[in-house]
Amino acid sequence: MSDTQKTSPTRLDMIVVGAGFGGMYAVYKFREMGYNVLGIEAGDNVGGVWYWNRYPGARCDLMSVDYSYGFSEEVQQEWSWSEQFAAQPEILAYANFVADRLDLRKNFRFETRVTSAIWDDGAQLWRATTDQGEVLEAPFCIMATGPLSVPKDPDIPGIDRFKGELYRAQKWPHEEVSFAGKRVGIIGTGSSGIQIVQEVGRKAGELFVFQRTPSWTLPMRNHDLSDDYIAEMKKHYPAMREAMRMNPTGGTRPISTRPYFSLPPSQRQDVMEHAWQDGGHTFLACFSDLLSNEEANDQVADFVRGKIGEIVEDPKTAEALKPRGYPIFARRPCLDTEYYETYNLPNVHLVDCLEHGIVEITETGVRTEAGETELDVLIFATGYDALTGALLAFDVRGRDGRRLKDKWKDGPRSYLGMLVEGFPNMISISGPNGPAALANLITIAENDVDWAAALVTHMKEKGLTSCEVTQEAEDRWMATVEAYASKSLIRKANTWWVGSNVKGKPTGLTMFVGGFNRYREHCEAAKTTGFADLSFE
Ligand code: N01
Repeated sequence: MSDTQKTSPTRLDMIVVGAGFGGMYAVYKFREMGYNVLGIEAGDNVGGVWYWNRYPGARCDLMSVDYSYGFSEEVQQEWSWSEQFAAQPEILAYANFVADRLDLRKNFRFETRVTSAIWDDGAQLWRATTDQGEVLEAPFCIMATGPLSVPKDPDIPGIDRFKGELYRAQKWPHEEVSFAGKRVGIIGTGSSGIQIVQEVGRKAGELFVFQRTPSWTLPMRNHDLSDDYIAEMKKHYPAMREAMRMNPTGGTRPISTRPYFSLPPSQRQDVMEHAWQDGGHTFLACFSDLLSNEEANDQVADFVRGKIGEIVEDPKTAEALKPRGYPIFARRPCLDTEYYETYNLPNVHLVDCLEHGIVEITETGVRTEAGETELDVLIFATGYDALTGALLAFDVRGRDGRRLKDKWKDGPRSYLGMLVEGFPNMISISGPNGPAALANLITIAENDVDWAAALVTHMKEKGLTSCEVTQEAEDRWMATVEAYASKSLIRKANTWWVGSNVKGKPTGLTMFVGGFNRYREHCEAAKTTGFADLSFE
């Protein structure tokens, strides 16, 4: 026991782990239902991924009016977004606005990490310890740990040797970083890397982009939102939120029901050209079968490769930037603002690591098979141990001391992404095996928290102390997840979506790719059967 460890546990009704958008809503919901709830958060304030990801150019590529809470009419009426796609400072300001408006911080303990959460079957409660030496006890533990919250460094020797400035996209310093006149290198060209490149390329003395796998990125075409638009939106928020719940992406943008080959070739070109000019995810949504029909996917990929060739002036650079060998959108599609144009700047250099791989990081830079690039600044935008990383980062033990990391040694298994067999009264928000990452995370979080609240209410009304999904129901959900996954082209790329970005991690497409609307229908069906897939005590 550490010096600071308190001897008597703090008794609660709910422990919520995380102060991102999922954790904030969970704390609010259960508090308003009259429960004694405490949220635990490692950062010193709310915001989750938007608290940590302060890198230059960080911006959400879901529309701001979509990527915001719908549960509170006051919040959505009082808050106004300034841009169609909000930048990180505005999203963080929004999270703080919500925390102020709903007085949430009093129910959180910040700068505190949960180090273990262990189910006590005799006492019918979770016992969590924190790195501050505190013990918390509560019948329910809500895991709002986020699908993208455990940063991953690249597996390259020599990281500790680098003597220049080293930054990580996922844990960016709060102070401003100056790039002027410096030789800057960046490793990673996923959503984070692309946003950093387009921003830092215009500021640095020289920028060297170490690209292994090129990503697909589409023009964002961001713009300010007019007062008239905001006023109109506020009148229609309730209907809009309802439409979002019926949408496969949990957003407002309609998804076409038209298969690619249902149109003659010239019309397909027109549709794609229009979507490219329109910007945002319109392009992804303009045909219904881009993730199931390989031939359609190939032709759409060719269209985008053509655009890259038109924008990037140097033919060798253009060729290296064109993704090949995996389907378009099988990697998280990015939205950019003049990303490809950045490579036309004389100070921006693409280092093609497929041609010459990175060998090591040295004291002074990055050495590839072609030689060393000296750098003043090195940035890692190398992603996350996603989906399961945060839940497995601490010691979670369920019934009979069973460890979550043992249960998930071959990959995550759960029911609706929320409940895990053998782990009573533990509810994940936006957990693995749900639609996290493929749909609007705030819409998912609201759905999951509301579902958890309905479950807790059901138990209270029936005088039940614990719930656990049956093995049979968990297996059935995983078979449903697999049935959708087996038809999706998403499984054909090596990405964090399938776990292949982390050495030793079990791989496979374990997310629910059937769309948020269908996921929600499954959640609703589980409720209307009186939670028949669960056993109760
Ligand atoms: O991470 P990533 P991210 N040598 O895993 C490269 C969300 N997000 O932080 O593919 C060389 O996508 C790796 O290369 P490769 C969004 O859901 C949203 O960018 O392994 N390169 C890849 O290029 C997104 O999908 C927003 O060959 C190495 C990159 O690092 C998710 O977060 C903004 C390497 C990692 O890309 C994660 O995005 C930001 C090595 N040894 C993030 N190791 C918006 O809303 C890794 N890489 C806009």
